[in-house]
Amino acid sequence: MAFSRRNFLKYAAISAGGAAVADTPLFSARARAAAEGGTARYVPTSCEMCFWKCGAIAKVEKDKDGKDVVVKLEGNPLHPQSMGKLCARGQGGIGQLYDPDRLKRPMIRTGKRGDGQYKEVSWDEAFDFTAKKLKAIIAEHGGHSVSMISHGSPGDYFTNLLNALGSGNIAFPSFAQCKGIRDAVWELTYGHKPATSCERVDLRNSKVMVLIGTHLGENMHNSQTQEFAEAVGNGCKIICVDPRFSTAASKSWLWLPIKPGTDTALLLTWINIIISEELYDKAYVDQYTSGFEQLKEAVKEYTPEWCAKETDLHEADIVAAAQELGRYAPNVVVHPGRHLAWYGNDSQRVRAMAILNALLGTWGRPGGLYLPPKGKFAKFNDSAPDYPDAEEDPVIKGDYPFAGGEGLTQVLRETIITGEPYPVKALFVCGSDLLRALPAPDITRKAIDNLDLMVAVDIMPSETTMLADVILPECTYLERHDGLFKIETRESGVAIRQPAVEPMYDTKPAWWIASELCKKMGLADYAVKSQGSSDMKAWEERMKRQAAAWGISWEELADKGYVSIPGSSAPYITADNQPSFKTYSGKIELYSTDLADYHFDPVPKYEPTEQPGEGMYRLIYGRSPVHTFSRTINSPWLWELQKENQVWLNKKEAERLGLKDRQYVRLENQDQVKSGPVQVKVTERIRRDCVYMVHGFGHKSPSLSKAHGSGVDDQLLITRYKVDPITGGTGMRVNFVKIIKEV
Ligand code: MGD
Ligand code: SF4
Repeated sequence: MAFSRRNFLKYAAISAGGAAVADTPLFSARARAAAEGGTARYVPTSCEMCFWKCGAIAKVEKDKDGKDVVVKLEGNPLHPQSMGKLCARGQGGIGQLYDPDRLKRPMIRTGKRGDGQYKEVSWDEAFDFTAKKLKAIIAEHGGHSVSMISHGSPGDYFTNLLNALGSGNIAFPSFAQCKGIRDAVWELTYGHKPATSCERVDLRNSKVMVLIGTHLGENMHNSQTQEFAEAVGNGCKIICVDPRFSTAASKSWLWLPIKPGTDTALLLTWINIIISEELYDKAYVDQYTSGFEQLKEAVKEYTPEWCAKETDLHEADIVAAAQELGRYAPNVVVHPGRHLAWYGNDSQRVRAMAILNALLGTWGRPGGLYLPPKGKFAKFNDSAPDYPDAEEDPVIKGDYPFAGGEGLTQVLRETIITGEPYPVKALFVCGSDLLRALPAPDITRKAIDNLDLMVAVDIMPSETTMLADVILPECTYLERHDGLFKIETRESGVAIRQPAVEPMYDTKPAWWIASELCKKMGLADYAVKSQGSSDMKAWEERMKRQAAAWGISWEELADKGYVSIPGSSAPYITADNQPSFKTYSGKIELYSTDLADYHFDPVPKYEPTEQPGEGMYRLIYGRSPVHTFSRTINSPWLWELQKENQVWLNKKEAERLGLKDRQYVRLENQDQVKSGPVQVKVTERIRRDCVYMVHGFGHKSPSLSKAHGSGVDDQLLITRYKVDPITGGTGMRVNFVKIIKEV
């Protein structure tokens, strides 16, 4: 049945909660099933096809053998991150659930690492094998010799295990390869991140929006893309800074095809124009910022004329963009972005973006960045031990003072290879395809070869998974409970993940796998304890206790999928709702005292980046709206939508090289690493000095029957990276390729 407002009202009339506010969309799984009167049931849950974690509703029917089958996924209208819709990947979740290539049973490696020889074993055998190895490694090298690289929910449960073993040695690709730079820099500048899991951008109310390398619409984050569409419909002026005419650029008022690597020059020039033409929000700057005079002095040198030469943009466009921002301030936003690890000096670029927002007074203003919701969730921790202080661990800390305690993948990788400052001999890889996620995959492979034990917790036999000594197959998100999710958008709320169907094959939820391994390691105190029913129900029981601790009705949550916290919404600054900035000065720091203390530039400076040599193009990469990194390429429905990636090349360059649209070529990088064959997309939508491709393709695991050999792996060509000295983020757009015609 179509999901319409009329239907919601019908369910509402039947459900006990039918007397809700007229304009609030209503959803009740029970009421909907009852209204239809058939055999279908509806299970509200949370999508995991990417990390936006939209509220999804699974429609479940019986097949001819009486088995439950998920037949449809829809967006939950109550959940602010889905707003009643799912993106293509979200709807494609069914394809992942029923993908015949899924991992089915625990396996132990029998052949050489990488030759694909495994034997299927029982869970008990897999745990015995893992526990025996772990005990030997810990006896020789200590608890911190066990490490983990984690992406997504499974790692949360293994954090508990690692802590119990005495290790905090956990690294995240989502930090050094993605948004770590943003979060660290905004904390330095505002004392807050600009996002919890979703960016707090008030897009639907923006009058002018600047997107710097944020390719909304291709980079598909559901509610954000919906709000972007609303903003376009409302006449918002979009200024899109991108060397490529992206989907967002096609909706823009002004497209600025910037020379890659020069964005900081543009941002500092905008700051200079906004200050010198007095376009900034004076009252806001006086009240909420510190360091204005130092900033003003430092940016004087960045003139529009200089900027035009440096960035290869028109001077008039540079000025017009700054003036338009000033005209509509504070109802404007410079989007803080997400994947920001580009050139190795990224912190200062991101600082310039944060400062520009401050000058325009966007933090806490309609159309800018809305404030975090009010109130805090009660602390709940009835099964996990306290974490060791990660920031004290030399591997986690690295040499990057503002990396925080997140754990840098490349530092952990180096430690595994060198054994310094201490040996790391065991690695859990939870939900991460390391060979595709980290730059310089040959170094990743070398690190893996140095391990005494690699354990993969995954749902698919990726190339990385198939290097592990033990493979522990997790069930998919449609077959499991996961932690209750705190959702912080314009309001606070709680969302649930609950199984739509029983786990297929011999797969298990990650909480159970980690918990059983705790028991095998003699650490039963750290396992999730059942307080009444069976071990398999222990997590659900814990979720119920957590809901109670947060004052939420479990029944309502399980029925609706999302419950909001009344009174938590206070998105804008008012006389009674003042922002607090947790910085040294208690204000937004235009001049950063923390950076000055560590002898970094307290006000951003422009540093030119290396440009491509003769016959070479800078390799830039991005996202496909129907795929998430490398994780969805094999998913049957999504693979049908996009089977391979292409390399975008400017039309004039194609003519110069004698290349035709869709002709296959190879790319060769500065270190003579060659790609497989890839189609050229000949287009005027990209500058002449760079080529572009979508990340995540080119899988080499023969066990992925669809993804195997489809398209080209950009990471293979990313043999070099430059590390941001402030946060440890790995800039990956520092590689250059030439095009080879013969295939
Ligand atoms: P994914 O590709 O999402 O993350 O890279 P990764 O950390 O590798 O997921 C990889 C694995 O997760 C797959 O093996 C998949 O089967 C498994 N998986 C999927 N669902 C589940 C599940 O429910 N449970 C378990 N246990 N496993 C699951 C992402 C990383 O890559 C990030 S965050 C960013 S921002 C960077 N992006 C990026 C880029 O754009 N370009 C280049 N060149 N490199 C990049 N590296 C980074
Ligand atoms: Fe799922 Fe799409 Fe939402 Fe990501 S944005 S959680 S893939 S529906």
